[in-house]
Amino acid sequence: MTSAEMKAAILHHLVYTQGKDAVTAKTYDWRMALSYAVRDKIVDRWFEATRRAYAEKRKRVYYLSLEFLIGRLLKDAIINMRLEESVLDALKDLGIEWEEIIEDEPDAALGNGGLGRLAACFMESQATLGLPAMGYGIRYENGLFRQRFEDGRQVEEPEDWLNQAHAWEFARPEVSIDIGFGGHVQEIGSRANWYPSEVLIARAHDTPVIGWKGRWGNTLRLWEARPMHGFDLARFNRGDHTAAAEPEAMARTLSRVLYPDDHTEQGKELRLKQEFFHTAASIRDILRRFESEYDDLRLLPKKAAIQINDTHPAIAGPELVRILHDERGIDFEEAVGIARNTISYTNHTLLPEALETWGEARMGRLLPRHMQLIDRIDDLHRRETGTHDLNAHHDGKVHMGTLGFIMAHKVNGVAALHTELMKSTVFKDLHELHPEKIVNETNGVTPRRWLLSCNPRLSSLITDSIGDNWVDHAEDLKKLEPFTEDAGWIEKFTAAKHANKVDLSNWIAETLEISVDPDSIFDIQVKRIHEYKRQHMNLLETIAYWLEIRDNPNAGWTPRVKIFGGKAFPNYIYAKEMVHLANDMAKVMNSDPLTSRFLKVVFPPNYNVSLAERLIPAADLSEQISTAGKEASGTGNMKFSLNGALTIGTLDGANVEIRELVGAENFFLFGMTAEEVMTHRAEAGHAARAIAADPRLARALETIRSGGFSPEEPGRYHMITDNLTHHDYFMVCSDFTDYWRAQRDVDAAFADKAEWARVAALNTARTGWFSSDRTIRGYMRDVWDVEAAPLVDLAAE
Ligand code: H53
Repeated sequence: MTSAEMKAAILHHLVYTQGKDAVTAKTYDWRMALSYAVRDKIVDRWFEATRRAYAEKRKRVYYLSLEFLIGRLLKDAIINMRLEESVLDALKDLGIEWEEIIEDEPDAALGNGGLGRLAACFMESQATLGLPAMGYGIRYENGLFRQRFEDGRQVEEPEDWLNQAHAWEFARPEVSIDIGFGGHVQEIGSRANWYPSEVLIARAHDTPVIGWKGRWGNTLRLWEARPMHGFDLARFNRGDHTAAAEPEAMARTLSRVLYPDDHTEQGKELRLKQEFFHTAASIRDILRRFESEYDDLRLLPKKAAIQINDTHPAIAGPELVRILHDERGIDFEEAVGIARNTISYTNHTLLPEALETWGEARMGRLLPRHMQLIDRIDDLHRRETGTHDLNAHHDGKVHMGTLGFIMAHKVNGVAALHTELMKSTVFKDLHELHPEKIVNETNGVTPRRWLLSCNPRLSSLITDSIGDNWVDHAEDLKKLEPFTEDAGWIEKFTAAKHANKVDLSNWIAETLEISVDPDSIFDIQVKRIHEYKRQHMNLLETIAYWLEIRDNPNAGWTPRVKIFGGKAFPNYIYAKEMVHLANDMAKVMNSDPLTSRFLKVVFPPNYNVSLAERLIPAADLSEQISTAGKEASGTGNMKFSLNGALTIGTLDGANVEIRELVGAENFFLFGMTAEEVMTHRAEAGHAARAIAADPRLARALETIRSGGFSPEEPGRYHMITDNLTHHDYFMVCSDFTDYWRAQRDVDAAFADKAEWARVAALNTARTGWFSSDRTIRGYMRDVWDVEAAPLVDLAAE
């Protein structure tokens, strides 16, 4: 597409779609016009891909996820469609700032963190690989809350991305599916009729997902909850104006908010309703499509693979069995077999507090038929395996992890260590019964968004050096290795990183009014705030470093900028205290004349996908410091490495694989192993002993305890200091000393700029394996048994 054509398309949409005159158009109008112009280029290819999937009778993959953390879409679409040049030229011609347009788009924050972002990367990789696939999610009116700080405290505000028109979705009112809840069951022999007492409608909204170079397009289908009967005119006419709108309000509640918990199982009825609403609508839609093409339901596993992203959609098993058995009349055991061979389940955590369970009373009330079927599934599984105590339904609850396991033909972990721990801990007994079921598919990230798009300087250098094949064959980044021995090339690499750091410094100065020196180590920890991720250990190390500088301000310290980002679950008081402490520390430290040349603490509010894209390319040091055994994989860790940051980390999640790939000598390892954590934790008094043995740690804790960062309220952080001193389940104190040592190794390494840059470049060269293209290929082979379509120029067809 030429620039002139692009310009004409933008102007056309500005006037005829957006209804604005160029003279009065605002940034928003231009953004919408540009989005429509780009979208036009996508739609034909998207249709063509869909037509081919049907014509070639291809097996499809259905990715069921309560979260899709997709972020902004415009730039992604422009890059994948290779329209940057024409768009940049056209905008220049029109006198419109590219940056301003891009920044104007709200993030689609339909997810909490890693799990939701993984689903978004998977969608992009599936489209890039030409795999016919569909993502199913919920169209939350309010995505993840916005975070603000008020006197350093986190304040949550509703997120309202749908307040303005959303250029990327197509409403599909013709795809409206009835979803029932409650009511009663009438059994007829083995089968039953379910008469729900409440019915809602799930309405589809489709967003095209276009792969690299526009060679394939898939659909992200998001469900909106609508009332069966809208506005009650009779009530309104009777004068009962509020009640007239009630059914609509009640129904909409279901797709109104994303639950903001990552790793806490809240057990709320609304959440269970969301899960069933999402899953039931998706299963219906999958079967409708299947039955439009085939007339034998026994073919389902051959033609459809349903992936359950965590246990959130695990009711898919019983729901599919219900439809096959009760509604289509297939024998119960055969129905279970078909469902199992179609469904597979990804486990993303071993944290007990994150493994969903539902009380039998609640489940029985809301989903009476499913409750019966779960018991029959348990019964069948007992008979199949000759066991008696491995039920999904036990102790008054339905255990969704067990249900997910029993109803799947494959269950996967998300990093090598995590998968091994699944086998030896949480799923030990089930694994012994079904030794073939658990497989590992180490997570990945899309290199289009997480390198090409977010880091144009480094991307250009890479492409200038090895060509652009790496974009969809990230293993090619290996070809950079010889360049890392070339001093001239390393200088260019350093220049790219430095320029990224200058950009970030300017942004920090403008938005947070903190000045940071781009020559400092940019040390970044961005992720949800959680005790197991140990932001407080990082804070303690920061305090210890600060105190050391104060003791001896002229000792030649290596300057650091400690950057934090992340949201705390609104009811997770401890995590909120960590946020508050970080902000209190920033206030004290950033204005300390003795230390501020050497140490700054920066905590930009509202960490989200777009902020990640800004921070990661500027990082020198990536903090991946979770208690070993607790972080299933991590995906931020991969993004940092890919963008040339060194990692300081524990042997946890995918850190293990990162270290193997980049080389142990290029990784700042510290801390206990998962096994050591388990034994050491059992020894009473571990925290007190660790504190007694490390005066730096003791002093840092004492500084917090005595109000060093909260003089107006010295006791403010007692919750944290008491917990660390007496309990410390996540072993912050026991790992602190080694963490401090590793941080000083970082200082020493950073002193040799050229060597640091060489290792940073090696990180980029050696982490192409973490492309989500590789992950998706793994699922295709090990889990879905599916092939991609040949990649051709769809526009030419
Ligand atoms: O999933 C990521 C992992 C990460 C893990 C995360 C996750 C959530 O974001 C939410 C719930 C959950 O059970 C797990 O914590 O380690 O990288 C993608 O697999």
